[in-house]
Amino acid sequence: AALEGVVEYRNVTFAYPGAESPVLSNISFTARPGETVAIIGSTGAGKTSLLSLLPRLYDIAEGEVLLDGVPVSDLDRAEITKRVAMVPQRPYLFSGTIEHNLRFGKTEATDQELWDALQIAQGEDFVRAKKNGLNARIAQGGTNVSGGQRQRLCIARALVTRPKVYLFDDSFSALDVATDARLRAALKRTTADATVIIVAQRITTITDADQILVLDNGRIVDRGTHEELLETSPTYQEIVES
Ligand code: TTP
Ligand code: MG
Repeated sequence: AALEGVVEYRNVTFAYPGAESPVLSNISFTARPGETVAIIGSTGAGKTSLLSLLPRLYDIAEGEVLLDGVPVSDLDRAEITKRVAMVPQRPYLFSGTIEHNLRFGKTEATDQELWDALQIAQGEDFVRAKKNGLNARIAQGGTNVSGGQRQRLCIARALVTRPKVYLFDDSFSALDVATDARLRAALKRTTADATVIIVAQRITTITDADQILVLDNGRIVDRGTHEELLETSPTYQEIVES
């Protein structure tokens, strides 16, 4: 059980169906339970594509994506979603209540579990402020909540499923700096035993990651901790200074 949530990408090369050239080339890294791996790189570098291969949104042509030593191509989607939760870059909400939205991945969750997830995701206050609380309605497309509220509801939805692996795709960008910091401190406690892979724009979001992968044009060009990369990676320095 101690090993649950080990993610390994082994020499992964991936092209979208019908595309001529790959968007990811020779990607290798390992993320273990208790670790945070961060991925940074400019727009179009392939960060979202990289994450999407673990929940098997696409099958790869070359290499292997392994979850606890098993290629995800040998696992069915239901098995993967039990262990892996992805908060997508464009978080989506359904028309229905907040409760429906939070229970989407795990229908048997208790109300207390929903509130606990909201508290960690810094969404408790705005849900409590709504007249109907968890029963407040979300309009189609989530148009009656702000971008930051939508992100927090989607983070809470992921927390409710209690996954072994969390994938956050730029999930903190719509939050102000103070909320981002509070949310990540709360997340850190909750996900202490989980594997966390996080794509971020804001450098402060990832400075304490165990490993940072610098992605450029579909390749990992540098890797290390924040301190190591400041010393060794011109690409990373450019991102920090931008
Ligand atoms: P992404 O993986 O979306 O790049 P990114 O996540 O690093 O960029 P951003 O910071 O803006 O979120 O895209 C990499 C390349 O793959 C890009 O050329 C667009 C292409 N692509 C597709 O062809 N189909 C897709 O569904 C996606 C997501 C990307
Ligand atoms: Mg992206």
